[in-house]
Amino acid sequence: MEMSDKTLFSVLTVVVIIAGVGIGLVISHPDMTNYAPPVAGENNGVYQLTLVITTNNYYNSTVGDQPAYYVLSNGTLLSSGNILLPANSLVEVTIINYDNGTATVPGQYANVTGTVNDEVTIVNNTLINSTFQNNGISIRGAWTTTGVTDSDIAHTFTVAGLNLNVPVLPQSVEQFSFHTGGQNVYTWQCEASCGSGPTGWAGAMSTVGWMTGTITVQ
Ligand SMILES: [Cu+2]
Repeated sequence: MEMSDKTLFSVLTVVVIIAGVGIGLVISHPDMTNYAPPVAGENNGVYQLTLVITTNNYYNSTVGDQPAYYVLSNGTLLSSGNILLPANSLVEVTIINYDNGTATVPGQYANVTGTVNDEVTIVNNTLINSTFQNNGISIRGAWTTTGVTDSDIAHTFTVAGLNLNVPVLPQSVEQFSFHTGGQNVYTWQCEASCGSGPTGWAGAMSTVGWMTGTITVQ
């Protein structure tokens, strides 16, 4: 073998090794675009789901910004378009809502249904519990309730198939638990008309990953 052939062989060998390492990395990380599927039985059968609602999400040039739900996973906001939950588990949900506005909602959605004890615990509701218009903010603290005033709702987290409904107050942190049951696919929907258009049901309200999506119980 001449010197130039040896050099070419060496270069090809290095290329093959590098490509092999690259392919190995891809195969060992087959699904880096989604969060890890939940495992039932972790944490004594309790699964933690944290949802975050933000308002300054660019929708398009006509509508502008719209509110959206996200799944908070390992410190990262991920799409709420398909929320994965473990079957036959108790899910402890925390909703962190940064939206300070209210939206029109049919009165029935002011009631909490489908959660443990039909209750939600609400923390830091700066609009309802504050006196900021007069003397500065005075937060009352956490309170547990089975319903709220329908004129003070920013969004809801509603899963009709599970009879689950939780009204979300402006600028609040809310916590509740519910049981997932067996494997199934449900639709979740915000029922407070927080989207665009004449009825508020366009834009975010009718777009998967914004104010609606699926829940896959697996
Ligand atoms: Cu909403």
